[in-house]
Amino acid sequence: MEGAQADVLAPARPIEVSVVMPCLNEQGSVGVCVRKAVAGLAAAGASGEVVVVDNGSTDDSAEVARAAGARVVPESRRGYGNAYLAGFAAARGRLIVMGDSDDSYDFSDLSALLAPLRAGRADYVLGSRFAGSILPGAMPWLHRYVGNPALTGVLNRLFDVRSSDAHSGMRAFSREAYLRMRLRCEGMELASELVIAAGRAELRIEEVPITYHPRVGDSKLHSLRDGWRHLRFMLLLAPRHLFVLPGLVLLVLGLLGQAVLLPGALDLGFHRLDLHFSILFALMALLGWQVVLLGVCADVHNHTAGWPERRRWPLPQIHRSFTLERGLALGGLLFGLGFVVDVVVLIRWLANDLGPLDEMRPALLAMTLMVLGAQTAFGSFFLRLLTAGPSGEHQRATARPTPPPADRPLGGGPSGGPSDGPTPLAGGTPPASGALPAGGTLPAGGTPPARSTSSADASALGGHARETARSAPGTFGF
Ligand SMILES: Nc1nc2c(ncn2[C@@H]2O[C@H](COP(=O)(O)OP(=O)(O)O)[C@@H](O)[C@H]2O)c(=O)[nH]1
Ligand SMILES: [Mg+2]
Repeated sequence: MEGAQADVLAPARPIEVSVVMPCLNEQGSVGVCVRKAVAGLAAAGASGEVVVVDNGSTDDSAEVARAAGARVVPESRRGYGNAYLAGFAAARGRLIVMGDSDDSYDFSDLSALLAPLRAGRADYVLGSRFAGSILPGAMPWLHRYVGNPALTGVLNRLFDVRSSDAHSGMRAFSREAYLRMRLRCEGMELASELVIAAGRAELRIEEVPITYHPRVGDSKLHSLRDGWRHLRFMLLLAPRHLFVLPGLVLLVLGLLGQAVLLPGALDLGFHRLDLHFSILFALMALLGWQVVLLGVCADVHNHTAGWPERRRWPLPQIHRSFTLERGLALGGLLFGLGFVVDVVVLIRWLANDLGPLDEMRPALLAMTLMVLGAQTAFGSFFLRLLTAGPSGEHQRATARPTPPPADRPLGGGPSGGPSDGPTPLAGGTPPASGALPAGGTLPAGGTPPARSTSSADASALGGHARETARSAPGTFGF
């Protein structure tokens, strides 16, 4: 290492920028990428380092990267996310730049990416290929016109962000922003998680256009498998969209439809809505409420596991007003109403000397109400288990004062919001947060439990099967 390169990589000043690259068998390109990054740091006037995370390469990637001037960090756990998490944890710079080691991103031009961070305007900068240019052969047609736009659209819609290229591999953010994002995805989903977490942490985000080049060597991406993994990840983190809103629509339509058809068939001119539609509406109401209840439980689970959704109607409202007793009262009321309707049917039948019975519509309504009531009552027990535990121990545990780590005040502010202090990088103990008031009522807002980034729960990724690390009981945090 000579001259300018030595100044950049072994600076007398503190390290300003760490360029982090994951690498799995990229011996044909990683050397070029490291050299370009060194040149890019020098051109941007930044003291810096290049960290290449060798993700178990079986070729000469590590030697090539080292020879080009990179610090090579080994990460034996496979996966794009694992590689990046190891690289971020090893990075020493105040700012972090991330990008593939396949020469598809131009590291020799870092100034534009760093400018918003350096100016203090942004915490997180996305290099957007769709706002910039995609060179011929850089992105397959399917990814360019179907996969990327569709997944970016879904992500923007579900998580209320505005990203033009949610799966771009080139981004830059401050160390503080990285700590606030509490990343944990082990695989490709990390690209989605970065966008979601940046939004959740209320980071100031800017996009700069970049050029996407054809990669050197074989892509590690499997279009369908990885596309589905992104979609699955997003859906699991958005119980409001996956369960609650569709469930509410079904429930309301089902109840309205049944109410309209209760007095008798409805003639629409071209068709008479009769008993079959009553059955359909009953099915919709039952299915809808079942799905809503699952969504409420899924949302509680996600908070407990440290994957909070940004608070949006109607979940905070439901959580705020829930207590087991209220749930049982509502369930009992619905069940009772249905029972009364059935009793009326029985009385009419008896009055008719047990003659021919033609009370399908009220009987269907009774069934709907009774099942809704029973679902509500049993669902309330389950929700109480999730939120408070059988004897309220979750609430007591969260109410017990836990000394906060020196650098992280205990929560109370908005989830992952700007008021959050830094979180331990790796191996940190999840602190209890956001004490629950007595009675099982769940406040909306508050701070989710901090999670170890190295032993991530990764439940939204099927990580329960892989990981044993769980948040301690009582770390329920809204
Ligand atoms: N897909 C994948 N990429 C990895 C892994 N470990 C490291 N990488 C690196 O992550 C970057 C992204 O992978 P790539 O095949 O370029 O995916 P694409 O850019 O989405 O087509 C490359 O630099 C890979 O070498 C891994 O386990 N899976
Ligand atoms: Mg790539």
